[in-house]
Amino acid sequence: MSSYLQQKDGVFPSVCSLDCPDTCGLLVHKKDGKIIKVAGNPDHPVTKGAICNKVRNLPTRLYDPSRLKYPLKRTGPKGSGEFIRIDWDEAIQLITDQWKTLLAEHGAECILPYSFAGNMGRINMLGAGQRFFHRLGASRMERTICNVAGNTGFSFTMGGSFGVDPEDTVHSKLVIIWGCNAVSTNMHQVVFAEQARKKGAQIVVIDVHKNQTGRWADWFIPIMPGTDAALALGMMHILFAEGLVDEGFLSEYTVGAEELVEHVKQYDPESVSAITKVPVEDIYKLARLYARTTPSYIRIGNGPQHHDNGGMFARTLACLPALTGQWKYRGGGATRENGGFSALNNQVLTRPDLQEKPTRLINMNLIGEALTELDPPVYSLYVYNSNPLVVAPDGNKVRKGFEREDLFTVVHDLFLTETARYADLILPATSSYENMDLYTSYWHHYLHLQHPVIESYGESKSNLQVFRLLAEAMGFEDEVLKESEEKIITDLLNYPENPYLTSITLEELQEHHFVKLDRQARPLLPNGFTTPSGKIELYSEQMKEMGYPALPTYIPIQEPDTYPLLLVTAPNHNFLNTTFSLQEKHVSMEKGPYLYLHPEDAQKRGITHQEKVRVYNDRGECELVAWVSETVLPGAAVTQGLWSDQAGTKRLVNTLTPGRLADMGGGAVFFSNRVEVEKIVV
Ligand SMILES: Nc1nc2c(c(=O)[nH]1)N[C@H]1C(S)=C(S)[C@@H](COP(=O)(O)OP(=O)(O)OC[C@H]3O[C@@H](n4cnc5c(=O)[nH]c(N)nc54)[C@H](O)[C@@H]3O)O[C@H]1N2
Ligand SMILES: Nc1nc2c(c(=O)[nH]1)N[C@H]1C(S)=C(S)[C@@H](COP(=O)(O)OP(=O)(O)OC[C@H]3O[C@@H](n4cnc5c(=O)[nH]c(N)nc54)[C@H](O)[C@@H]3O)O[C@H]1N2
Ligand code: SF4
Ligand SMILES: [Mo]
Repeated sequence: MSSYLQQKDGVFPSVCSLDCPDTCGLLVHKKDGKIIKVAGNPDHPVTKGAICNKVRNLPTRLYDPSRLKYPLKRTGPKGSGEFIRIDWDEAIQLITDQWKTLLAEHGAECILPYSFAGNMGRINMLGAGQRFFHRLGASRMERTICNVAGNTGFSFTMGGSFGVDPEDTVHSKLVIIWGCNAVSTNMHQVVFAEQARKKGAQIVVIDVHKNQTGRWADWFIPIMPGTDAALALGMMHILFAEGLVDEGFLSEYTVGAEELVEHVKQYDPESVSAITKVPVEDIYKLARLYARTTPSYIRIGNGPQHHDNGGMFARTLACLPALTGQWKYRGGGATRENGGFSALNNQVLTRPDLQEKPTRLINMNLIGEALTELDPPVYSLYVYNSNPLVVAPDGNKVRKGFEREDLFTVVHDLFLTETARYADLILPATSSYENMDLYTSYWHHYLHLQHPVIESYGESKSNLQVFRLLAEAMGFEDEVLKESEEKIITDLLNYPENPYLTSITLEELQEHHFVKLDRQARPLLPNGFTTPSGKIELYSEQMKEMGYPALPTYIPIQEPDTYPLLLVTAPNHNFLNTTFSLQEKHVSMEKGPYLYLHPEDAQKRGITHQEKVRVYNDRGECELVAWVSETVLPGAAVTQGLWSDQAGTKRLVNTLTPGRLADMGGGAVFFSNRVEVEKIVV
């Protein structure tokens, strides 16, 4: 529908492309061919015209004078930010010449793509690159930085990322937001919970930090980082001990209730309180409130699964609603993510069959190690949709890797990010408003089609366009590497294996812009669970076979206690990961970065409120401003946001975080991180 491009003025339906569960329907206002305003689409059934401040200020990002306009080639040392302009022909030639040489000398596996979710469009996030790199025979990257531990854990219990329809949560009578900073990261869940609250629902927030979400709750429960599974098991202990479980539901829809009753006896409230620092009486109060309120809904956040035990946390929490039979009620149950409902025909997108043989798989959370220690080495890195120098754990090791003179690095982005500064070649990327793509949400149940609204900025190109050019220059004749967006989207939607998707077509999306999945095509009850047993698995034979405890279990985090404080480096309100961290407007809206510290811990170290502090461990250090308050428990500390370090500051929090992997799925363990703090004496 190129007509959007031909109309220089007007208001056009669109969708937010950012890595946020809400996937808002947008209305983009255009004047003289430029976007002058971004607003919510009031017709969207979930997001209903409301959008966050970040995206309301999107035009300042799209037309930021520092946005990249043309390809650049490095002239100074890596990291110096010294580049000269080149044209696209030269850029593509340089990349493919280098790759052809590397292919001949070392084989294609010395090339590694690194990408994540800067743009959530199915084509530009997943397809465009993966099909190309499969054809090239490059090493493959495991996409593990975000949610994999939690989703794997939840799936052991529930069979997949299948939770409550968020629109149904207006009917909930108890909403537990568990390790989710929803006011900042899932604002429409807050809107639904508010509607439920008006009808009498209570809102409980369980978090390590009393941030804006905790302040909004009716009851805020502070907890020590990485101990949530113990709290959930303590609740189960009370539910069974006091006969508050739904026996009928347990016998009909679950396996393992008998084993679980015995197993949770060890998690008595006193022991659980010692682990979690949640008072014994609060554990009782929470368990009884949970037992007596129907329907109850648990929004399981991403935070607690960024720990060593993150998979087991989600696996454990997923068991709770079954104990009181919540899945029977509209608005009852839990949601980790809902991506299972919107599964697409990903094989036609990513085309693993284009590989001659399966190539080596490199976990993106180990990128520092991969670049500095892997044998045979990685000699070329192609980064798109991501900013690893800031977002990846064990940041100093990552930087060491990027500094390697024998590493040929290409970065495709809209801005000169920290990562781009280490590139040999930089390619300018279009924004999602310049492309056609298909969007699914990992929370609500709508699919969206994005049409290009504005012309490409400067000489920028989309991921798909760049991979087409690279394929051509590499001499790859495969038709699949030349496919149009329309063709790819049509194929993606053609996926009879997903019953929730069957009726949705490109034509329908073109007409309506967003279309709801058919949730009733296979309801979870009575037999929609996709676990091996077809039931909710409180006991999991599959886990046992894989070497995990078969029953939900609390396993303490692995970080040695060399340093005394557990530091959670969570996202902030006005950035989206590092997106917006280079926009003056967003930086000025976001105060900080602060280090939230309990008064006891501050006093011990002679630190006063708003004093500059140095946060350190063996991996790295950071300079932040102390915010002394009881918003965190003694022994815990929190900082928010993945800030830029380009102004010579020292605030890359990932220089501190561990490069270990979580218990499940190879997930990242950003928050199982111990540090010490001292005041900076000037
Ligand atoms: N404004 C904004 N929105 C975003 C993002 C952003 O950067 N900024 N990022 C997007 C992305 S990629 C994602 S994955 C989601 C993440 O959004 P969320 O699901 O909200 O996850 P986090 O913000 O990582 O962490 C949520 C909360 O978990 C708490 N927490 C940390 N450790 C623990 C723990 O052990 N136990 C408990 N109970 N709480 C803990 C943190 O204090 C935080 O308040 O948000 C998306 N939306
Ligand atoms: N300490 C700590 N670290 C974390 C987290 C945390 O909570 N704490 N959160 C983690 C999580 S949950 C996640 S998901 C990751 C996120 O990590 P990333 O996915 O790397 O997130 P962003 O920093 O937003 O980087 C996205 C980049 O993609 C670029 N981009 C946007 N659209 C396009 C496009 O169409 N094409 C190309 N080529 N580029 C584009 C943007 O300009 C931006 O520079 O960070 C993780 N890191
Ligand atoms: S970042 Fe999230 S809340 Fe903001 S507009 Fe995009 S989808 Fe909506
Ligand atoms: Mo994420």
